[in-house]
Amino acid sequence: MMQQVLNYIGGKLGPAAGGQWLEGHAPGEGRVFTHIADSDRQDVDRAVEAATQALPGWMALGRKRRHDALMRVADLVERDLALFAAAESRDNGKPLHLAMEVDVPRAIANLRFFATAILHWESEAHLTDDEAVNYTDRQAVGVAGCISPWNLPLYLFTWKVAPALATGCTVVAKPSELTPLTTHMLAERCIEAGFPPGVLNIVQGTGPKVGAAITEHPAIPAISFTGGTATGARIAATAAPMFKKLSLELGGKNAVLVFADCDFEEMLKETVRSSFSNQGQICLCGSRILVERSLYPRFRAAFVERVKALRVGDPGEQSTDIGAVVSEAHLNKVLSHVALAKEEGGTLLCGGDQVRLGGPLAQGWYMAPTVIEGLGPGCRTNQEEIFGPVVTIQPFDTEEEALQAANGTRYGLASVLWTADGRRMHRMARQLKSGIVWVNCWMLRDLRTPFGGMKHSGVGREGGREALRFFTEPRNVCIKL
Ligand code: TXE
Repeated sequence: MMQQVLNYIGGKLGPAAGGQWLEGHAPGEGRVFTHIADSDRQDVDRAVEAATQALPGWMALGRKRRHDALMRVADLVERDLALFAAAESRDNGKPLHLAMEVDVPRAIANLRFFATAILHWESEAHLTDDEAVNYTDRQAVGVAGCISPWNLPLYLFTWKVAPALATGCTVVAKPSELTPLTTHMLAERCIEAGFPPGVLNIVQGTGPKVGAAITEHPAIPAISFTGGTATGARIAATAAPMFKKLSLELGGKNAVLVFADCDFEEMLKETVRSSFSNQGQICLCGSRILVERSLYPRFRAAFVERVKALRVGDPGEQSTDIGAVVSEAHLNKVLSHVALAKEEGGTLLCGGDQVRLGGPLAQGWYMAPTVIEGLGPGCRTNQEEIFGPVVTIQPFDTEEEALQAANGTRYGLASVLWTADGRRMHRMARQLKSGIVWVNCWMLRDLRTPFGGMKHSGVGREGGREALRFFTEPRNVCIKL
């Protein structure tokens, strides 16, 4: 019997109204292991209706009881952490230890962080001399639409849904059809926790059917989306004339800038991680590594040696560094980028190919971690998001040259800077055109900080107060004294 991934609408789990199913694959095995409700507009309509009905009650419940409800769900996910991690690893192909240590703990942290944040959130007041007092009343924006991707499935799903729910919004959410299993499990925990029906609704299915229906729905005034830049542009084109609030977290082509004065060992260890964590499928991964020329030969030799030593293998094994990429189509896309890099004159220092494992994993979608050199900053390989285990390395001579290369793409999500020079840290951090700058670290996260990108990497910021503001509508009340 296949595991079924169902819709969660009005507090109940069920199939799509049209009775259709999608096949869900385990990337590590390259075979179907779930059947996913293939929903359409009717299901979205039902979900919006349930969310609309639940909205006044959820808002009126107040912050403390919304906090309690979210904390109960978080506790149940924590109780079942190992089950969630196993499901996430199987559904996505990521190493189980990564799901155990990063994905699921962070999903729990998202729920707890926003449940608590809302208790401590304050609003502004403005005294207009002796004439008037103004205060800002922030109320939930209404039914929020949340659309999330496949790379960090439960982690990014809860990153959107938790602040929406904490502020008093009710939600119609759609996880990626490639990795929906843990959201089904979350729905089961919501039922067990006695979460009020209709407050969170999860509609399973494809982007063009379910995602588009959420985006177009007139009763959803705010859309929070994480995914590809092209999809983000489509969503914006639909939502803008309807004057919806939009938060778009899109692609990246992040630069890592390595100066010769850095702590070499720390930089090396973290740069391997920022390149290949989650098979390079994190929007924050550094895919263009720029190295000061005097350090370049040493870096090149040591980095390639470390990358060659990474173990591509069974996602379930503790010793595995690199699991499977998310789908066959995505593997082919990443491989086509490697072919393009060769056409553009790049040299493969390691990797470049699909990896065939044995036994039950023989049909899985594995790829060797790949390092390419010999390409300038303007070529397609250094301009287009690959979103797989592929990085380029390039030498630079001056700070200006490094900055120009780092900023010279249409993206602006994150940058990573490695240097021991304090003045350079501040100087460069101010000039890097990205929403996030990490100095001497990578993926060190504080959930209170603004999170998001510039340029084609997105619009708006998530995290902390930014997320609470997004899901609320500020209203100024002016009282004459
Ligand atoms: O993402 P999509 P895809 C990048 C990465 C990747 C590329 C495409 O480069 O190769 O995007 O990936 C839903 N209306 N990132 O095609 O399609 C979809 O069902 C509304 C970066 O898998 O953008 C899923 O739930 N929704 C990224 C979500 O959008 C639609 C993470 C994301 O899928 C829709 C993932 C539509 N018309 C990919 N079409 C990051 N920033 O972390 C699709 N969707």
